[in-house]
Amino acid sequence: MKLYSSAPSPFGRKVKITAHLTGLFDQIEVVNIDGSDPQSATLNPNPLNKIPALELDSGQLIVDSKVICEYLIKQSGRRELLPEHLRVDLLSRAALADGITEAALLMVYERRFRTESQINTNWLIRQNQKVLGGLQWFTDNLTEIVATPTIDQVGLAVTLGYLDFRFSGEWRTRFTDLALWLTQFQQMVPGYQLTDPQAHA
Ligand SMILES: N[C@@H](CCC(=O)N[C@@H](CS)C(=O)NCC(=O)O)C(=O)O
Repeated sequence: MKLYSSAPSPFGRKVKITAHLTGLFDQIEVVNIDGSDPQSATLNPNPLNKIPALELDSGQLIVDSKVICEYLIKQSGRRELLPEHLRVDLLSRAALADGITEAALLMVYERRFRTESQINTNWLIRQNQKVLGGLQWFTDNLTEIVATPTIDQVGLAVTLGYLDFRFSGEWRTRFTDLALWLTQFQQMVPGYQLTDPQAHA
């Protein structure tokens, strides 16, 4: 199967870490997509031109990181990443982590795709509030990593990694419990280091 992604993509990173955790990474060919290169973007089979996208050997296309992660978990039988009895709770937590990442991504895009005079400060503030609100929620509802992380924990780690990558880790001074939690995640999950965007940029 082919995974269309890029080293800086937080959603792509979530899929890659899940692939490592499920033992399926070796079965995946990663096709790097450079969003700023129109030629490279034509390789992406996702009609929305978003990454990550997974193409199975049968040609079937699977899009959206949470759907791809769930597919990998099912294929590998590693149900402990998303135990059935915790499914709604963990998917909801994972959606909150994704929401923080999306807000942070919108802030990056606001600066990337608009000229200096077009940048809307109120929009940036609105997205930043989502980031801070989400980080506070996870601080108040943090779960311990036991043996294997769950899918929401992978999502949270990737979110924090993205804030490190694009926002110089400014969150760390205010959310010290999350910083400690991330250190623990990093030590327990080798796939986190292996997919570090700063090491592969
Ligand atoms: N909900 C999607 C979000 C994917 C997404 O926004 N990916 C970004 C890169 S990290 C992207 O492709 N952006 C390009 C665009 O939106 O045109 C997922 O979880 O896969």
